[in-house]
Amino acid sequence: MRDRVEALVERALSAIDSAESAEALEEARVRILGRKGELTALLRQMKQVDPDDRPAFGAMVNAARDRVQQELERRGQAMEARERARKLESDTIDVTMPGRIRPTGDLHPLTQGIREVTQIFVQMGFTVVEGPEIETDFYNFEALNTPPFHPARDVQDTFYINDFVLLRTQTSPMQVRQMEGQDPPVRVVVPGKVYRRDPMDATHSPVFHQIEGLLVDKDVTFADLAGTLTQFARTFYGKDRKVRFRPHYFPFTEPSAEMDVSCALCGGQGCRVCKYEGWIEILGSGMVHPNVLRAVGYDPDELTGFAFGMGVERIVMLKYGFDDVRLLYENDLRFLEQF
Ligand code: 2NL
Repeated sequence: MRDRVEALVERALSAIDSAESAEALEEARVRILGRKGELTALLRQMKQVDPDDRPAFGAMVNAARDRVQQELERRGQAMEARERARKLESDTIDVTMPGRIRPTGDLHPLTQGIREVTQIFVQMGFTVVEGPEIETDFYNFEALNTPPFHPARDVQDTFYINDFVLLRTQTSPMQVRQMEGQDPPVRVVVPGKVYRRDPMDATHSPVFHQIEGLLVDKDVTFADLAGTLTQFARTFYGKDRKVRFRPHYFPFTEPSAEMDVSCALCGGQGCRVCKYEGWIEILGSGMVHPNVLRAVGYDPDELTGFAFGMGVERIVMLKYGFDDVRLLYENDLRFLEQF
């Protein structure tokens, strides 16, 4: 019996030693120590051993198992270490090599303009909302006190989809929707694309961007309009700029006014940018017309409001001092990367 155990250990050690992979090693383990392995088979022959010799035989088999197990472990660890070393050898990276430059994108100047302007109004408590570019005649004109015979409604000026559906000519229809959907106070700014049937030239495009704002509450006066828009102009253009309001006409506001800021280029002396006026028009505004409030179910005897609108292209061009809107649409990176 002793010989057979020793012979088994001998064979086991040589199998372990010659195993060249984790799989071969596992195979050897199962063959020797497994449930149907050689050592287990040997233990089953206990019955043939003289009862007096059984404890000694058991101890011998146990010692053999320990020895084999130890050897398996040692060989396994050695193989792992070799594998690790091989990986380290082949997977080396040169950390001093220069990286690949991934070009990053930038925001389009129009997007930057929209974000800067809306952010200023957000700081004053307005909420930014966006709405559909395809609108109905009601939201784009009727609710905004623009009657059927008004020139703005002419098919020469507006893209109609059918008699009732059109591409919005301003973002105000979204403000109308906001008023319909909530009780005052309403404080919103609405940036977005608008459409007009203008041939493309340096100052016109059939699609351009607008930011409009609306505030409706009890006791809102023209002083609130003037204060809010002056605050906006000084934040956006610089705190030393002067502003002025000139009377104007819009169907949806009464009274209406355009706002100018003093020309930054010449400081008001007059130059090419301000067309020798010293002033630059930046937005249109006014007190919301009572008919507009009525159209959304507000009582004009209880509520008043002010509204304003500005063209984003115009504001961006004035800020950077160029004078052709087409530069903003042509996506020439040599131009766009300057911003
Ligand atoms: C401009 C002038 C303006 C408004 C837009 C407005 C909206 C509602 C009610 C009343 Cl819901 N008014 N919007 C008011 C005055 C001027 O835009 O020159 N835009 C480029």
